[in-house]
Amino acid sequence: PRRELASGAVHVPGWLSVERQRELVVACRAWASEGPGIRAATLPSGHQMSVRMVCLGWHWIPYRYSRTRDDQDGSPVAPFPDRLGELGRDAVAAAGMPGDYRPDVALINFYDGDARMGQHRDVDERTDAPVVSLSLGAGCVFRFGNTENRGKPYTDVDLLSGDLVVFGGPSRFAYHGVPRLLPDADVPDIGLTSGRLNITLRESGLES
Ligand code: MD5
Ligand code: FE
Repeated sequence: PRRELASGAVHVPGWLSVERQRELVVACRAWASEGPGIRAATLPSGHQMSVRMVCLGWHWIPYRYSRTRDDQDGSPVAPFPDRLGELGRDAVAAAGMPGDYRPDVALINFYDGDARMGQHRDVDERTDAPVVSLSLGAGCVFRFGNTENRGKPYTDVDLLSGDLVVFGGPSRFAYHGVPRLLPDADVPDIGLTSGRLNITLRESGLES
C-alpha cells in the first residue's frame, strides 16, 4: 500500500520487513563506529545540530559534500556499499517511479529523544534524482512543507519504523523537517532500544 503525500512524494508504510530493519540497524552501528565515528555537524552559525550523522560515499558538511571528513580527522569517507544501491533501486520501484536510480551517498541520521531537524531544503546535490528515506526505531512527526518558504502550508505525517518515503519530481526540493519524535512504545524489536535512525540515499551528481 502506498500513499502520495504530494506530487512526487510517495509514502510506503512498513516497506521494510522487521528482518531487514534488524540488518540495517546492525549495519548502521558498524558504519557509526568506523573511523572517527558519528558526529553532530556544526552549522555556519556555530550551532551544533542535535541530530548526529554518519555519511557513506560522500561526507556532508553544512552545506557541501566532500570525499574527506574535513570537520573530523580528515580521513576519507567510507565507501558507498553496493547493497544500498540495490536497496535504493528497489525503493524507487516500490514507490512506482520510473528510471535508473544510481545513489552514491547515504546520510544516516541518529535522533535521540530530544533531537529534531528544523525546516530546510536539500539543495547540496547536483541532480534532481529522488531522495529515498528509510525510518528505523522510534517514530517521528515529519513535517512536509512547500517549495516557497519554511512555514505554512505544511502537512505533518507520522513516520514509523520500516517506513519508506521517496521524494522526487516536484517534491524533491520541498521544505521539510522533523519537529519531534514519537514515544518509544510500540516500536518493533529491531535492536534499537531508543531513538530513531533515518537513512537517506541520494545521487550527489558530483564527479567521482
Ligand atoms: C530525516 N532527513 O527523517 C530526513 C529524511 C536530511 C533529512 O531531512 O536532510 O537528512 S529525508 C527527507 C527529505 C529529503 C529530500 C526532500 C524532501 C524530504 N522533501 O522534499 O520533503 O532525517
Ligand atoms: Fe533534508
